Amino acid sequence: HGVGLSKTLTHIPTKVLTMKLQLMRGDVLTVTSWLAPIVWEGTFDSAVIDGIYKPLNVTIATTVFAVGKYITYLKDFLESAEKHYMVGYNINYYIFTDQPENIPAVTLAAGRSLWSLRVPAFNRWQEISLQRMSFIRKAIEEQIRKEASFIFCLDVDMRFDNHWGAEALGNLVAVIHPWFYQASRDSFPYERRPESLAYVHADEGDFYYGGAVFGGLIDEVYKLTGTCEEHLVIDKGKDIEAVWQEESHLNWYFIYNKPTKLLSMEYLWSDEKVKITELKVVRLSTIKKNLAAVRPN
Ligand code: UD2
Repeated sequence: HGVGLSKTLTHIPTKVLTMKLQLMRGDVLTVTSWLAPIVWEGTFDSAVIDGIYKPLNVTIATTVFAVGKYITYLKDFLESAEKHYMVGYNINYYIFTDQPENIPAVTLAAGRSLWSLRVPAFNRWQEISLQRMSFIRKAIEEQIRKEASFIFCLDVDMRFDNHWGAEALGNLVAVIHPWFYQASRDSFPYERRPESLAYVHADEGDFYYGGAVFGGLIDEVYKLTGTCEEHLVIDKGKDIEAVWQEESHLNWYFIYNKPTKLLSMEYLWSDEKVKITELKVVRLSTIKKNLAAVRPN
């Protein structure tokens, strides 16, 4: 075997070997303890990734909630997505809103379309986060599963700044929350009250994930949203709301159903954070918002 391998290596042109060696990062964690890749600039080659996914002609569902005043974020979200998000892929945007008439007219590239799904106007901002899982689960059941093979569920108060592409596709995909990248497990804001189904014991937890980006194969996300919905309903019946609403339940879910791919903070940054050296490119960033002005209360 050893001989065979060295023979193979000597037959790979030096240029290719150099290119392979460059696809590494020594300064950041690029794989988890359960061997899921963590995607950073310098760990993938877009040409190779596109060579895999483009021929499959996949459609990627993308859900966004734009309820109440958050509808004002939709234009920049969509326009920047058309520039940077899964460019060259079929995208179905599903906009969940209480005001479909106010969805901005944004020119979409070929193969990309937009659907609006009506949701009620909620009184409490927390209610939107709490209900998202249930609306996404229902939409997958009724429509999305017939129309797409992958799905990403995104917040709307965000702007794409750079390539955010097919390297993010995977069976079950989570994003590391930018505010807790360097934090230790004991400072992760998991739900700590045992009465909640989002409860995480002090000895558990790998990363703290953001609720603003999750995705994967439709069936995987169907399971995820269904389980989180069930847990949210049971908690509601006990009159307990997890500390970070559905994000807490999502974090619980990812402990027992490990994501197969993790996205680094490049895929969910925040305009309010000071950049760190490990961050070579910002692909998607949460924009600074005046919470008092945009939330229902
Ligand atoms: C964090 C999470 C968010 C969610 C929330 C839980 C990040 C960056 N964000 O965000 O994903 O888990 O905590 O509470 O990890 N929305 C409306 N109308 C509203 C309020 C919210 O449409 O009046 C939608 C909208 O798509 C928004 C999302 O809900 O992007 C999350 O709400 P947020 O951005 O106000 O929550 P935030 O910043 O606390």
